[in-house]
Amino acid sequence: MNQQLLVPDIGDFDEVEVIEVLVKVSDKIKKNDPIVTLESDKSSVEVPSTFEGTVESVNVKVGDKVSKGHLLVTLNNETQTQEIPKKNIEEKLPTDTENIIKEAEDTLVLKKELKEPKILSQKKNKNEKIEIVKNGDIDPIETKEWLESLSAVLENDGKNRAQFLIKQLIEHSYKEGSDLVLSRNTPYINTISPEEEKKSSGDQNMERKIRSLIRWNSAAMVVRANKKNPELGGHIGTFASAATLYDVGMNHFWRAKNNKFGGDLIYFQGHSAPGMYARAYLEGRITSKELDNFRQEVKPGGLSSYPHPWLMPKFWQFPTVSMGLGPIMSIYQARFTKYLINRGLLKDEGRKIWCFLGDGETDEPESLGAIGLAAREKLDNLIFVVNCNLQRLDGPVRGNGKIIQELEGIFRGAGWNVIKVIWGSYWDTLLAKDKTGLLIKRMNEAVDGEYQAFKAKGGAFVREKFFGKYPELLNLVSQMTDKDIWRLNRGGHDPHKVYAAYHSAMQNTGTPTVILAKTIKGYGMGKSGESINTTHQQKKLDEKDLLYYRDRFDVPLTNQQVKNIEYYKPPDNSPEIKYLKECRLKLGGNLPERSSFAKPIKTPSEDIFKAMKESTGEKEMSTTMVLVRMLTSLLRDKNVAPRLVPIIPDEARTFGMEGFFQKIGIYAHEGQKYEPVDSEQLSSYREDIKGQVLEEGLTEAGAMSSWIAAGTSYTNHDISMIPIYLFYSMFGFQRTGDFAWAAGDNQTRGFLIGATAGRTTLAGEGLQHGDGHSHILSSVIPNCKSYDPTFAYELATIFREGLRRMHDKQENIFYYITTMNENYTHPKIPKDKSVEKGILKGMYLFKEYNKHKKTKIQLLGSGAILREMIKAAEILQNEYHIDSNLWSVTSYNELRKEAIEVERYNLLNPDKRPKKTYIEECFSSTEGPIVAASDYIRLNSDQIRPFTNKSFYSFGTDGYGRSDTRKNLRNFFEVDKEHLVTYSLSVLAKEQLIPSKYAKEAIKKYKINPEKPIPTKL
Ligand SMILES: Cc1ncc(C[n+]2csc(CCOP(=O)(O)OP(=O)(O)O)c2C)c(N)n1
Ligand SMILES: [Mg+2]
Repeated sequence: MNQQLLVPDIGDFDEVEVIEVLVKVSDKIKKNDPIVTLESDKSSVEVPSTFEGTVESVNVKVGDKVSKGHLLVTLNNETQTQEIPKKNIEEKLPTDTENIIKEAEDTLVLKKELKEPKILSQKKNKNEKIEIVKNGDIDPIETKEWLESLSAVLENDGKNRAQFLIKQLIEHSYKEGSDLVLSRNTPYINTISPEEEKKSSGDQNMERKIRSLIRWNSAAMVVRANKKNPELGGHIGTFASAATLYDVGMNHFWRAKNNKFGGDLIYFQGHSAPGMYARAYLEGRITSKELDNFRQEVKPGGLSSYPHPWLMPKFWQFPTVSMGLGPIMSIYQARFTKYLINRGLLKDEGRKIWCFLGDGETDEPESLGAIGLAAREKLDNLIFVVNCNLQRLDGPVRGNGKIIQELEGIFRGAGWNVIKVIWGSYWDTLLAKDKTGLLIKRMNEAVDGEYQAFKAKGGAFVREKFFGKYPELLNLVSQMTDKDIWRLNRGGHDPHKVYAAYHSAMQNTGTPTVILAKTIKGYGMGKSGESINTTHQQKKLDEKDLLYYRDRFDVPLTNQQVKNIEYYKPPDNSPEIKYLKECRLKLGGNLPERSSFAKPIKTPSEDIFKAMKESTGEKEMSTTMVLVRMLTSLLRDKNVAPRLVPIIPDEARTFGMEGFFQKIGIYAHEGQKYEPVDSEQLSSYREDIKGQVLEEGLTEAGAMSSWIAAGTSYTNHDISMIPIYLFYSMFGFQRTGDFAWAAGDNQTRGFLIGATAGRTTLAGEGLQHGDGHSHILSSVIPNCKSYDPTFAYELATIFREGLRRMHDKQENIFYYITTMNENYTHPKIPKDKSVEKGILKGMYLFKEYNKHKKTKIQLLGSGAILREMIKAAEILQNEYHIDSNLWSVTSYNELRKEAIEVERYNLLNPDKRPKKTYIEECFSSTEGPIVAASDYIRLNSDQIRPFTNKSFYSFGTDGYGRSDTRKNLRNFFEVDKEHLVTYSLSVLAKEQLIPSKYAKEAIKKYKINPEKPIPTKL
């Protein structure tokens, strides 16, 4: 039976061009195989077959214009007719109904719960404990009755039922007119009650000893470095507050990468790095000599100040010290891990991503900015640990409030599982004795500024100021000495509490977890730095402080050894070292450790790029369209296709990428639960659990974090991925420059595409959109290669080389390429073999104008402005008899980088024959001054000025951008062909190669106003 394949609904387009025919007569094709590629003036999209069969006739050819309903091919289908079945959208119940059912089901579970022995029912009759305080309660008797009822429910039916009833009450009161909302906060006590704590099987004494040594060595390392030279800096107080949090993880939870397991990924808080070095020292991975080189990284063997994979590529995995980047990057790392699993590229081994951050760090918008995504996407592989030492650099984080409560509300509101670890075990007995609820009340009342002082000022102070507020509480601690009171510890310093929290976090499913651990900044530093406002910057401890520190943690060093600030490492066969190593052995190996076993991705064949190197004839297209076309072709390369990760922050339609929605799908962890409004169309919005596109929504920070996660997948997951992140070029480096810097440090491999780039190509968008400097910003990142191509063949050459270098040769570089949205025709790649080499090095001779052989000028054009320069060269030749060499400069950044390297070599080798820079090679046998122009500020082309040995004049788009037509903008910024001709004539006059009258005439002819202020002042 014959089947006709027609052009489906392609949206608002009519008369769309066929740019590729992908089948021929007698081809056997399957359903969904692409038949043709269509291209509108903005985007290209493949049309898939809706049947299976053999091609009988092809009814279109390249260049045809088609609309909906046009016959494309006829198929012979012997077996069956297969209309695309309407998408099978699961019938979904309204969310509310679903929730009600779920809740009902939850209460049913209680029946099961009843059969199981419940911890709660083991407790004594709770009713005895309830004694109502009159404060603020208008009817204590009524309150007591309600509480007793609740206790009975807890006793008989368990906590889920109790919670259900509370929720019902709140909803009911809301329906009845009360607008008080459910509080997101729980009392200021631990989330996990002592009865529910999972006990560690570890040897607590041994672990304390090890922790003390790590504490000591980490502080000693900082103090020694600063004794050597106070310039070096470092931090003691932060790790001192976090030691237990790290130790419990290292001893019991964090699994390393090895040949059997992918490894947990830990984002260490940046300035707690000394603690990680100190542990690695005990493990024998770092020597004492290396410890002595802390923060002295110039000579090999130094330890980097903070986690920097660039400086310690076998050790650190994640750069975290720029506050806020670690948290958001870890969220997207967790998300990307699930993406790889859902796409079938990675085994689900239950790996976890842990991120440590400071409470002060949560002020950064990046820290909390993506927590909604983590909950929405059910990232139960993610665990945040916020070290709530109540202080940041200058002082308290929330002196007048409570950071833990604030964060609890925020995270719980976003849908996270929140575990508060506030009080250590010494408080358990007090809390159990507190029949009136007054202790919790007091805990709730005290603000962080007070809590900080309590730990700075000793036991007597705490008795008076904390317990002393209520006589009942004073009574509660009457049997305790001041020392006992002082010993009442905080949750984050109690290994039992931390263990229980980590264990609970590991068991949690369906939501990410945040552990809010209360600690003391500078724990153990005594008067010199415990819980005082200057703790953060304390990097020197005098002899007295050190002796105190030794005694506090029972470090087995003599007074003399303390005086010498010696490290302490027990022998390898000591119980401590054996224990430490065994713990890690059980968990699979060392942490942190960076490695990669990813296989290279074979560079796709030249054929894929062939079409881009041909002339487009009459057809006009933008370089953004060329890129999208190229990606469409790459999706046919079996090696590259599955590894491509297109990342877009809500701009796919701007860049003509909506064709990808159907073709490769948008990643959605729950698939698609609705029929999209545009389901009839070819580019319909298709979400899929196996989707390949990361549609980020409006978050450049999130998109960059995804790009980094994908671009470092070769090390974190041992599978190379090729992330391509497209954005408005203005919202790239300018918006997320710090991420780009961290990406370089992290050795991210991938493409950043600054689309709609330039200051005069994005007409109409104006000052905040017109980018004139992203190439300057990208130039400062040492391992970033940036290019500003004009023509399709330039872009194709650069892109293929990027794939080759990053993904085949596995070089630690990344690419920034600008593409434009201006449509024009593209020529065929010039025949000269050196062109491709030149494109990659940064410039090549595009055309030589040599008709008159009298006066010559060197014209350099880039990106959007190359075409203006071509027109200028023609005018100069035809109207003014001036010859020129016309150079296409694809990268001033690359030219400069090479030139400074060569110049340096020559200066350091004065007796050797000087090497030539590539710029010199290009210009050495040319005549005339240089006129260079780009769509970027002059600084861009000025970069090569010192290396040309010629008179050099730059033109560019300095100043604020603005909205207008392209023509008017180029005129305003003086980079249109008229200005370029005029400036060239003026330059030649200044160089005394022609009389000045020509320039004067041109000024008049082109109505250029010499009085107009420079655009930087407008
Ligand atoms: C973006 C950024 N801004 C400023 C700093 C400097 N800085 C380093 S640590 C710190 C205070 C951090 O306080 P907190 O997050 O509470 O960590 P703690 O040391 O208390 O654990 C500051 C301001 C930085 N590293 N990054
Ligand atoms: Mg802090």
